[in-house]
Amino acid sequence: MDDGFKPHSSHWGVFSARWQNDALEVRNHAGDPDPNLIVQNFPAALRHPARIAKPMIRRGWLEQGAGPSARRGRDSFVEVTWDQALDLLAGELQRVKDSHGPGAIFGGSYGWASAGRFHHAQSQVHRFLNLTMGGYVRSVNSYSAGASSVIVPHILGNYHGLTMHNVTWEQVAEHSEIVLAFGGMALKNSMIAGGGISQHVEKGAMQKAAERGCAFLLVGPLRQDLPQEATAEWISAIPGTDTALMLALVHTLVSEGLQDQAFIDRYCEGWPVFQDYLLGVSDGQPKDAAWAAPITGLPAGEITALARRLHGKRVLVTVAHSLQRAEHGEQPVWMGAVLAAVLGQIGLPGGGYGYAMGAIGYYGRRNNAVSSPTLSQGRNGVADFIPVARIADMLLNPGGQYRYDGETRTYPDIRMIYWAGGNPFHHHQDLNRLRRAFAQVDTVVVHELAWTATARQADIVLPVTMTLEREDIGYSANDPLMVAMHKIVEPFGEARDDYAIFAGLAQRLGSGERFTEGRDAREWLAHLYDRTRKSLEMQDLPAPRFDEFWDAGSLTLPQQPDDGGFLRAFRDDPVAHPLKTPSGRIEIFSARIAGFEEPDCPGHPTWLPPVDVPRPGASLFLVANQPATRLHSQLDFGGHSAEAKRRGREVASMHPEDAARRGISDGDIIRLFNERGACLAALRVTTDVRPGVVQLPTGAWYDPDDPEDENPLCVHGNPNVLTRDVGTSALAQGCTGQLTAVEVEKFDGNLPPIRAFLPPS
Ligand SMILES: Nc1nc2c(c(=O)[nH]1)N[C@H]1C(S)=C(S)[C@@H](COP(=O)(O)OP(=O)(O)OC[C@H]3O[C@@H](n4cnc5c(=O)[nH]c(N)nc54)[C@H](O)[C@@H]3O)O[C@H]1N2
Ligand SMILES: Nc1nc2c(c(=O)[nH]1)N[C@H]1C(S)=C(S)[C@@H](COP(=O)(O)OP(=O)(O)OC[C@H]3O[C@@H](n4cnc5c(=O)[nH]c(N)nc54)[C@H](O)[C@@H]3O)O[C@H]1N2
Ligand SMILES: [Mo]
Repeated sequence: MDDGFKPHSSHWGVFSARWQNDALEVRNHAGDPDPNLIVQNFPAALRHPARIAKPMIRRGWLEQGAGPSARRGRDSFVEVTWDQALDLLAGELQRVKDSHGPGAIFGGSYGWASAGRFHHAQSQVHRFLNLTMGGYVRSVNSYSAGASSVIVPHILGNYHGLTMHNVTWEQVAEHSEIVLAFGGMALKNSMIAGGGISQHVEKGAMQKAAERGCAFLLVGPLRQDLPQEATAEWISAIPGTDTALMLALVHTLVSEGLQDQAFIDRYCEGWPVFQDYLLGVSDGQPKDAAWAAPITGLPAGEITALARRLHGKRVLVTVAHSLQRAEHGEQPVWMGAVLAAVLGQIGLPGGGYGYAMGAIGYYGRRNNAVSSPTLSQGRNGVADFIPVARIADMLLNPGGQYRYDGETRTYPDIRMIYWAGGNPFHHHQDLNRLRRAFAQVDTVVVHELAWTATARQADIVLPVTMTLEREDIGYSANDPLMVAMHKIVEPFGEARDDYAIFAGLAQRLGSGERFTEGRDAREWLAHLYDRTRKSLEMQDLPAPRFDEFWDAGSLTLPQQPDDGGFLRAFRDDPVAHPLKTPSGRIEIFSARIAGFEEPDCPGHPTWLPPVDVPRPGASLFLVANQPATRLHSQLDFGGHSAEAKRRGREVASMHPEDAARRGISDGDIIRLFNERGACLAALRVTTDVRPGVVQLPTGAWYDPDDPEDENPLCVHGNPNVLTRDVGTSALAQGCTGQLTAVEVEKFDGNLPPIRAFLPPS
């Protein structure tokens, strides 16, 4: 560390950094076999004008007081001192608590925040609301896995085990013969791992497997969803039709007697009911290849040939998160498990079902064999929650009823929204509807490091430090390197740590000592570290003191063996290791789900045609997937993200045929629109996109041309002005942001300036 570079970590990898001559330099971790460039968003972002320098309060809130307001996102802001901001906010928290109770505060605060375990904004805000307010209305599940995290417990019993302790990349490299990847496993996605990652192993593992002769088959709308190293065959099906394709594969296997009946009989529940549906006994329609061909856009012969090819091989079926971030997202997740079961490979090394493998860098890994450093969040005295993506529904329908996982629930009446570490005006669907929803409450508080669209919608905006401006511990349960995240540079402007802000508020609310437990930030780090140190000590392993760890910069942790997890144990002995499902087996038919009587999620995997599909006036599928050059919306103003844009706009990709039909060409500025909204983007024309599809990644900051409009044009390219805000089904109520129908035309007007990265007035 003599050259001034100090260790740090982020969701996109471990790195080191140095601040010298008013400039930041970052270097990827030397031990990473496949480092990425997302860390290069830091240098230009660190002192960018988009950073927030001082506490700010919306003028209307300051002058007229708390209350519903359509001026949010339209008003100007007034600079205040920290004392003024914290006094006003503490007063407002007290008012809401006294007159409405903690059940009127929405503190879900969903978002990825930063990698350190102590300055983890969600942990901090939840701990604060629990200890000082008595709790808050929380959100459950994620935008990542809204449908799968609800359906998987019903059918396999263990969502966490399925994603975090299952088939590994080591097994793929050694054992898989065919990897059938629905939605692919793009390296752009596995660059990211919450909490940090020291080694990106996916590319190497796919290359090794391919060289050994493993075939990678990509089902999806984009050729780039598997890397070149996998030398994949591209099966370009119509988006949203994977369940139909899987059904036809299973139909072919069954009608040719190629299913593994011994596996089905021993390990699965409810096959006969499903088989009646598959063969058309129950509804008169066999789900054969001829049936699936027009639905999927694939020739029937290709489907039957694919099914035969899968028989008798060590096959790994993977299903990306994206498939379930769509209408009826439960179905492809369930049907993927059924396909893997019919092939009889579940529980074998490199075979079976790898749900979400490759979607994030922490899947397909070994687990650490130590206790993690985690901040206690205290107890939430409010029982109420919402499925995370139902936020606008909740705000627009207080007291309204909805179904979730077999229950009828009631939306709470929310008066205050508190957000730290997330960006709902990036991540939520139908942003113009979300604006109307945010107008309903009395007060919106946001802690942010930059003027995101969410900060602009707030009443009270508190500037926080960027990760490089504070000390922390980088840790992820599936990465062996624990990192001493050194402070690289002083905070920007008057920015404070989330912890310091909450400590100041807690003190004003009479709970200062409860919140801080008398520790400063460094003492908290030592306290969190101690849990991991003790666990090393108990295993008779080297257990350095905190100051030794800090000076060394990192600590390599022991990991568990690559033992295949709960599915291997179940395969080896289904009596001793039953699944945590009602039957103890894989539920191909679920009596419990059937008993919920949801028309949009029956008791076995079912093809339910989506409604939001291309039609006259919106003739293309929009694929709104994860961005390659950043994590979601984070540091969109950083260098690497900015470089990939064209004329400052996010890039949308489409097939040459679709471009020609519209008279548009590569480099043109296009307008994407549907009945909900419109945005601009720069066009890239490429044969790597399926015809009929336009792809626009998430994360370009929402930039309304005229904020006074009801449905303003986003001039920058945020696809969430177009996506639909509906749940996956009444079962899971997950996010459906991945797919929607849009129209595209050339934009011939004067190109409006990008103002998303300028502070508001
Ligand atoms: N259409 C569509 N929409 C999607 C998706 C999709 O596929 N399609 N994907 C969805 C998915 S899977 C996800 S996970 C979400 C992601 O949505 P988010 O997690 O909300 O996105 P981020 O941009 O990571 O937001 C994190 C915010 O935290 C801020 N931040 C960083 N560090 C700190 C800190 O220390 N303190 C505080 N207070 N703030 C900090 C960042 O500046 C940033 O604004 O998006 C979802 N939205
Ligand atoms: N660089 C980068 N990596 C990320 C993130 C990021 O923001 N930036 N976000 C991370 C997070 S929080 C998450 S949850 C994961 C998300 O992981 P995913 O949801 O798997 O990622 P996406 O890129 O949204 O989608 C993967 C691919 O699925 C394909 N696809 C879309 N619809 C369909 C369909 O109907 N059928 C099939 N077969 N394919 C389809 C698209 O071509 C898309 O490229 O990514 C993580 N990785
Ligand atoms: Mo996610």
